[in-house]
Amino acid sequence: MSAAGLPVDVTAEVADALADGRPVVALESTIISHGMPYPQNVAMAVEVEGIVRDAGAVPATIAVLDGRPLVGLDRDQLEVLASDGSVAKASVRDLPVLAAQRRHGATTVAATMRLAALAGIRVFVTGGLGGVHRGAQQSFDISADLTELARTPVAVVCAGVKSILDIGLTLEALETLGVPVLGVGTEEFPSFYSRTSGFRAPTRVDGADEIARVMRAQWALGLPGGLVVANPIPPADEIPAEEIGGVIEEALADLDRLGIGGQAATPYLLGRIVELTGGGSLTANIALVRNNARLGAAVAAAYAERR
Ligand code: PSU
Ligand code: MN
Repeated sequence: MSAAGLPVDVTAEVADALADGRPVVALESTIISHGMPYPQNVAMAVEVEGIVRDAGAVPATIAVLDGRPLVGLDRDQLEVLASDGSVAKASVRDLPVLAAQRRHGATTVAATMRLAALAGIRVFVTGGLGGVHRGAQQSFDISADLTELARTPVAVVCAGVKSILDIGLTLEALETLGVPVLGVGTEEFPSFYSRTSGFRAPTRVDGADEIARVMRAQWALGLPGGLVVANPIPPADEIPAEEIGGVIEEALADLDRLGIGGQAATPYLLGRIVELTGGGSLTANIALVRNNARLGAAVAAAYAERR
């Protein structure tokens, strides 16, 4: 237990901001340990914290180190997550196991949401969400990110979902689970590298104030879950869907051929896409995380303002 009696260790900076009602933005760590190569991953993590700070919010990167859930990390801890090969990918069900075994874990969207909520943080910035995998009709591979969105009250700012997933089924599952999905300044749900996906965003919103109003209304109604804030990649950084589509098909074919599944599927696909694009997808990935960090800080500020 930390001093505050929480099952998570919250840094003094983050705890003070939360106690004062100042804006705080949670950041995940699977994207660092299993989503990008070293050393671009640690550079991205440090830079994104800086963007959140410059926009007037306190960043809280979340991970498990030596079994302890941490909310707010220092530079050395980010370095460990970025470079230590023993860091497990940690979804919600892994948290108790890592705690018991005192191991390191990089938290997925699902686990980060849960730990953020325990600390009292309501806004979380990432790149892409997990969802219903292509072929889930056979494999049953549906990310725990979706079930967590149904039960944990955190707004997840992302660039939509990659078309490594079945985007249509992911949107259907979110509807079933009662999770609001907001397209930011767009009628179309974005697909991470691309501003388009061929699927409509269920709701369009324009700006941080409107997003904060939806958050307040959702939780005032006693709805238990979170929401998806889908923020398209900036036009200048976009890889058009026609261009990335073939790469994703090839990565999926390689995944099948190698027989990789379960927890390893998403990290394999992310790494393979970076290889197949000669690093081009990584540049886009970093650009969209920056863009999400700016929006997330504005949402946290708007939410904190009229609470
Ligand atoms: N999608 C991305 N980048 C990522 C992830 C997903 O475009 O880094 C990571 C997130 O941490 C997400 C996790 O929560 O992968 C989902 O993994 P799985 O599909 O095993 O639930
Ligand atoms: Mn899975």
